[in-house]
Amino acid sequence: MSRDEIEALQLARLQETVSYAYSRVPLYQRKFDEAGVRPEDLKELDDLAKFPYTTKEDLRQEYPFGMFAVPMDQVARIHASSGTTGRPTVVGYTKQDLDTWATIVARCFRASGVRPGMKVHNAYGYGLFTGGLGAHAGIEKLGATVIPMSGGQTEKQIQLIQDFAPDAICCTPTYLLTIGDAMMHKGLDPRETSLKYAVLGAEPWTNEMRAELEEMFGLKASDIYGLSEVMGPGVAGESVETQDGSHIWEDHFRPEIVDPFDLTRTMADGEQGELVFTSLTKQALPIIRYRTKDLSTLLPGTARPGHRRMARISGRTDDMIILRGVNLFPSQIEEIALRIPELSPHFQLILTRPEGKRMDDLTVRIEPREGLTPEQRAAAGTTLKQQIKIHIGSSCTIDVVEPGSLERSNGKLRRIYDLRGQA
Ligand code: DLL
Repeated sequence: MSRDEIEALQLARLQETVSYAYSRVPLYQRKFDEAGVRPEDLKELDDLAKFPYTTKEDLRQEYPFGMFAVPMDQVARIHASSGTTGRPTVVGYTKQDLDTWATIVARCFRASGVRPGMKVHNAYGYGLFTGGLGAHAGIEKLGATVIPMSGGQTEKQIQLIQDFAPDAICCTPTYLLTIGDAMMHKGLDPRETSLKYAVLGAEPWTNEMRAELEEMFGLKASDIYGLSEVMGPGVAGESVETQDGSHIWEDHFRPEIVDPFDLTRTMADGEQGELVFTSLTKQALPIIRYRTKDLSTLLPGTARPGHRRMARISGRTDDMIILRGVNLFPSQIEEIALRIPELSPHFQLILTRPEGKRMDDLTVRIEPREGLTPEQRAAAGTTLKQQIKIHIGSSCTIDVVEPGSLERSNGKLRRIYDLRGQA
């Protein structure tokens, strides 16, 4: 579809979605009424900015099923995001939603190089997390063969990759690195596997990380983006030919970029801000202007010209650290760590304010590569400390921990522990 055709479709679907949500979900009725807007006020796409945002807190408040727009007997599947604090957020899908979801995930895998008949090793976690089952259905829908390995059990992953000879793998970028490191530790060469494509997402990653993984395995790695509240994986996917950011499937989602510090401001394409999504076809959980807290930029489509791209997520609004007046994102530390061969990008940032001090302290807890001596580890830690000072301007403490020792959930590493304000 051309851009004009997509926008015409978006307007029609948006009008349907806002009146559907208003008439079926009490929370939306309340919020629209409070904001003084009615579904009829949506006459053109830009009118969407008049409608209130939806947040994770809204979903938590309506826990578990208060935001469902269909009776329970039409809900075919439930997922929930783990959430490190508080109640999980619960999402639901009708049969048609599951079909839509599988379709957009299939598009992503195809864009990433996967074709019908190929075998795909799926190492996203199965269960309440949307990654495993979401990718699974899309791979099947594309006509490829799915190997439902799920996350963890790295030894077994390696064995199946060798024995089943998959063409592609999907998992979090940091987990693919873990698999590669574990292979090398066993004396195996990841480049000798059958893997040609990787479809990686569920956590932020950089182009440095892409280069590292492509080199390590001799494959092509593409991004897949999504979030449970909006659908799950597959809201956007990257083309292996252009590798220039993920195309958002705009026939199903209307993206906006807003200023996270002034939510009344919608940003123009090309400007950075917080991604906001409105679903256009969802039945069980229509979502209006959902604030993702992910920072990105909308760019014109390339490989899929009708659909806009999103620039690689540079961080989350709640992941931006202000350390002694300097803004800092975990992605900056990742870039630096990847330039030091002895270190992995598996790290956590711990912020504290020691008693009696007015200054905050940053500790970087980082896993080294396998097989280093204590001296090599210490030297790598010193290099990291110097590089952070040079490139970011902050002094910090480096704690080089054991490989594999930082805790992961669904293959994702929590990057920031802000303990300031806690004694
Ligand atoms: O992580 C869905 C998913 C599964 C996407 C598998 C891709 C692959 P949640 O657990 O709800 O859903 O977490 C969503 O993860 O708001 C982003 O902060 C982050 N995220 C997901 N994909 C990417 C990506 C799944 N490609 C949250 N790049 C989102 C950067 C990502 N961050």
